[in-house]
Amino acid sequence: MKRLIIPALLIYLLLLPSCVNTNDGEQDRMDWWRDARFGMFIHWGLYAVPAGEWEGTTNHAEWIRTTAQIPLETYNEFVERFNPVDFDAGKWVSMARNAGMKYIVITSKHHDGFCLFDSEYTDFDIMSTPFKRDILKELSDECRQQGLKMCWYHSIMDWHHPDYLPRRGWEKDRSTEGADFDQYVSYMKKQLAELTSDYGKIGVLWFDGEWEDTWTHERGVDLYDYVRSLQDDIIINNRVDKGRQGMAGLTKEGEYRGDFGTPEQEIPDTGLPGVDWETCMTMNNHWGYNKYDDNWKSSQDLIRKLVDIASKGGNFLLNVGPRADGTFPRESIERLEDIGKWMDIYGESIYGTQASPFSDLGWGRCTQKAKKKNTRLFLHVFHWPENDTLVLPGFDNRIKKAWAMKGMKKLDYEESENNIIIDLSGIESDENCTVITLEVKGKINTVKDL
Ligand code: FHN
Repeated sequence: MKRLIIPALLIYLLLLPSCVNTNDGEQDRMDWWRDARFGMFIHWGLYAVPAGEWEGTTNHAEWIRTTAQIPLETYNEFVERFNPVDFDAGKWVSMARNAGMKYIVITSKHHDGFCLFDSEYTDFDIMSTPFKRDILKELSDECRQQGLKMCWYHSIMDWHHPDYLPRRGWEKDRSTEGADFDQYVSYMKKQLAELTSDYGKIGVLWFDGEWEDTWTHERGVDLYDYVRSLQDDIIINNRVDKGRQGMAGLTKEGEYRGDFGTPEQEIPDTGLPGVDWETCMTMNNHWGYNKYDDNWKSSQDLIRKLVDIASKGGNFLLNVGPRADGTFPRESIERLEDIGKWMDIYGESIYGTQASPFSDLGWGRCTQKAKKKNTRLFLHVFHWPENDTLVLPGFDNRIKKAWAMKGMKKLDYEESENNIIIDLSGIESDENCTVITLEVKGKINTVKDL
């Protein structure tokens, strides 16, 4: 019997299913999110009216009040101009669903403080615009109708509320006299109570804007526990507290709250066993709508990012910045349609999968999924191999069969001392990413070096 040397990490991977879910409650609560793997981020609000432009400069977006140093009373004039007459919750949710997305995270309130919902605690909300309809109510009803989870992005930082501190450095005209941060937190908690009681079950509360000094670890712990008291199975990201390690997004060591890490505009080099994380990313360079930004990532690039993230055990939260009229940019729609066509064929290789058992595969990525007593390996081919032979590091499990996901064509393979060679001749390659399925007996324990 060959001595099997199983490096410490592999032992840890073996324990993964038991160590990822710390208790039944944790297991149930996070399961839908881990299975989903793919969601839509929506950044929408008053900032869509200027669409990135202010006094001749054109690189603004959701931060425009700050990046263009717009005084509050001037910015408040956008309320009268925000009238998204073409907003159609059914169309938005259908575009997300047809793209293969399982949840939608929308800005209930971004840093500018404007609320896309009908809040009892402020007039700086959608009901003060000519539109006078509760966007989040229509969206949450539609998500429930179409089977997607409704989730809120809610900014801790608030550039409008008089009790939020600090002010923007350039805001000399807004006195801080009488400002009481505890009062602001109380306001935020009352709105979170509205957002978790008036719109049905909410999947995720995605906090942001936690980086300023007025927000503390103690407040983060309190807010996490408070939100969980409102809906006990809600999932909360790590930006509720102070543990996020910058744009790399994962939570640093310590007792920081948050159910998942939040890398932003980047994908970790490798999956971290037992750590839940989600990369959020824009399709171009801006979160909020910027009519000048035509630096769109290709559909192939976005599909391969989804695969890369899933192969490392993460979720992909892909952003759309709708226009002020309530429509999605054409380029966003085209990419969502392309991704949806790919997911229609290959979605099984993403949903409910776990990280690859292999390290670097030169030709692409791998995800894996338990299938009763077997394991399905999904081999995502980005770069077609020479002479149609795909080489995979060997392992001890018995291979039961191999097939091309598209068309289900059975594939021949041969096993040698250290690798498996799969014959791809005769199958149609997919320019975005071709997926080969390998069904093997049991769990993948030992992977050999190529
Ligand atoms: O400042 C925000 C930004 O506007 C955007 O919402 C991103 C998306 O996660 N988060 C913050 C920047 O890290």
